[in-house]
Amino acid sequence: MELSVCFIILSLLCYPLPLKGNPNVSPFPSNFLFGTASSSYQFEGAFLSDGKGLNNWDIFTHNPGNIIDGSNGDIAVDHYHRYQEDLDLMQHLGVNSYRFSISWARILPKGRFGSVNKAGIMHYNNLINTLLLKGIQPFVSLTHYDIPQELENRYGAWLSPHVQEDFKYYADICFKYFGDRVKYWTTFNEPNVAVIRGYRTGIYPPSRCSSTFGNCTNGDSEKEAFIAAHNIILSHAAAVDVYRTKYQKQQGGSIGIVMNAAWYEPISNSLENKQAAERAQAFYMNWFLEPIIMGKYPEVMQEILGSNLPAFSNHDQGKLKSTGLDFIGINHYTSFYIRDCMFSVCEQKPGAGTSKTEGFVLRTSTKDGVSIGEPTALDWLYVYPQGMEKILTYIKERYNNIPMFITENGFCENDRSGKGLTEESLNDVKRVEYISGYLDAIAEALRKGADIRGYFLWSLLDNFEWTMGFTVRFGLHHVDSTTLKRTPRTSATWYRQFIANHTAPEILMPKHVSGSHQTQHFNTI
Ligand code: GBH
Repeated sequence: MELSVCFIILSLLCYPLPLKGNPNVSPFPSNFLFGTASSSYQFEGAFLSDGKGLNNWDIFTHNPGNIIDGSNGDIAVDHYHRYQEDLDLMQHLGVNSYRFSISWARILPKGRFGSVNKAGIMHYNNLINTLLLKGIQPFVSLTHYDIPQELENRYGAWLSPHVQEDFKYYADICFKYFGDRVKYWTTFNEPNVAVIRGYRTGIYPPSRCSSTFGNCTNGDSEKEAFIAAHNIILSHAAAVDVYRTKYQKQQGGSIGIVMNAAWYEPISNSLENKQAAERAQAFYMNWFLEPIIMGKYPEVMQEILGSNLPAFSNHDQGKLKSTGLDFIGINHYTSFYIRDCMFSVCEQKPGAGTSKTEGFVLRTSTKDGVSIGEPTALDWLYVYPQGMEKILTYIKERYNNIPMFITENGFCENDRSGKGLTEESLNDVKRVEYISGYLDAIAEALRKGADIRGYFLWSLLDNFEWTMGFTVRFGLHHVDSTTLKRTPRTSATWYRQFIANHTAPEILMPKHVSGSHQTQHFNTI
């Protein structure tokens, strides 16, 4: 038989073509990215090593009372020193991508007011090169909450327009040093969460809020989150502009932003509650996406907030529209019910979301005493896989089916390390159920035509969960608190199998060879 005929038959037998509607065929395209996600502060540790500068989270965690178990990320899970071992774990899982963030203060200990730390550059070069040798694509965030403390001290970081210059300078350095090998960039991780928690409720650095919203010494909850967001949006545009004008053509990568995206289910079918759910999206996610993609804040935010919402100049608007983004990164974990508080009176708990600043909506996990899904170890995380398909479809429709990556999704359990490494802590069936339910929902969205290009599970390892410290565990691998030894959980085996089942055979999808990292990035940008 002709070789080409053989090839065609083989293709038909083995290649998981995304045949719409056929449940027996994998809807995941052959170049779909499967990976795990991490962030520098939560994983790296080595907080004083090799010339790294201090960042806002170093300062914040060392302030007593900020972290529930008094812990910090000084050592975290020591990924800085153990990355080779961790990359071996990834290789074993069979992932083809790894989402991580660069520690800004490791590259620029004093922002643009000092020199580039060569040891920091070397570390990420080693990490990136080792990944590529294993056929794993780096998917890199420029910042994941951590920024050099210097910027905070000098001019109040995100509250000042000066920060745009710093972010642009830093982004340029990253593209210059790493962009020959990194083909997927994101500017910010969850800027919506960072500003809400940093400047409205004050539970993240720089701990600013008004007394009605939280317990801070300084701040203005009704204004500052919007100012910080404004500077972040313009910083994003500045970095994308640098990428587009100086690097993209020659390096051939793409650039986006990562938003935290919850699904907001109207608590009833009333028009008021439906509008409230839409308002909740405006005040949470579209707050950033609409300016970045369309050059303006959502109409409803402008109407409600008036002069508390900064305005874009004509020049800014032009810049935003011309730079935009190539894809949206979506961190989706859970869903909420939304109740209208504009036309009806809601119980006023400070910071519960019901105020004008938060769009007059009440976000709640229960309806008539029944929770939206199964509860987990974190008070905000309920299992509601339908929400994944709904949020993907919502974004697809609102933003013209722009390419999407699920940059985070995952499940947490309580830390039971008091009992040591038990059978129970490794046999994480609840995590497997969660992941498989959410992946099914993604498959469904793909079948219905959403342009989804990757999925990153949070997370490869148990790690430092911000204000929750080490009290909750998100890992496919258990990490021992004293020895930092990594042990695979049932979910690791499950994810490995899932990827194997949904990946085209070797012959049809060659693994990347070291140096040829061009194979997987898309060309529709
Ligand atoms: C992501 O944050 C982070 O990117 C990642 O670093 C983190 O480890 C991971 O998820 C797991 O938490 O508190 O009422 O606003 C998600 C943080 C916390 C943001 C919960 C959305 C919604 C409920 N999320 N929050 S509320």
